[in-house]
Amino acid sequence: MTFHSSGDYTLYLVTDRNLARERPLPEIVEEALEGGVTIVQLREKHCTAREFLHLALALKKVLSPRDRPLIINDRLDIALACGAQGVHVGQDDLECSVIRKIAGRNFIVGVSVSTVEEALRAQEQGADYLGVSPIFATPTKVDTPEATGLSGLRRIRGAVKLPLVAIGGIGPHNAGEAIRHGADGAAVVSAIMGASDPRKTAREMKDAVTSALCLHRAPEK
Ligand code: TZP
Ligand code: MG
Repeated sequence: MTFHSSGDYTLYLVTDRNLARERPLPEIVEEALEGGVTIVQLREKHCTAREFLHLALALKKVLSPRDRPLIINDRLDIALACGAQGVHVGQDDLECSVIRKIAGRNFIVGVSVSTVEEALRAQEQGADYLGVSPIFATPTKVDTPEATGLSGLRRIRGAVKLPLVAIGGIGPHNAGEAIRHGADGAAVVSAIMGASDPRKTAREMKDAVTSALCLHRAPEK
């Protein structure tokens, strides 16, 4: 199966072990999948390559039986080594065009953007989806450009055709709002990773996103 632009980005979980407390990552991810998460990005900023690969393989075991894609943050080598479906890169990482040369077409490439210019460049270079961030300022990631806000999301929606996932300060209370401003899905770290019941929070978010998508998108022909 290929996921590509037609993948399901409705509820996109980005991991953060700092928020997991004592709980093993695969357990939280499994609960979140049961609640309706459709795609998972493993994001590790401070571990060794070997530990990163080990974690990726552990998450693949949870995702593969459910046919849900695993995306690796930043590290194309780890993504290829574990057989992940894709990689997610920011503006300082390998460019999308370079990733395409190495990994080919049958591989999801997501790019973080916060301006229309960045979005257009990523689209030209063959990205499959864009993470628009940060929608709202968030303590989970502080080395970000100024928040794009919902108005920035709307501007990017008007400029590119790619699926957009909104990230940064998104939770059950505002996920629907992001969809109404042009996102195709909500991406989330702390609201699910830090939740006492990740399955319940994921379900609340999924309900908010799917009902906003139903109300605000014309059915595809
Ligand atoms: N990229 C842009 S903002 C962000 C990332 C990884 C963090 C979002 O975290 P949260 O907790 O969902 O606000
Ligand atoms: Mg990065």
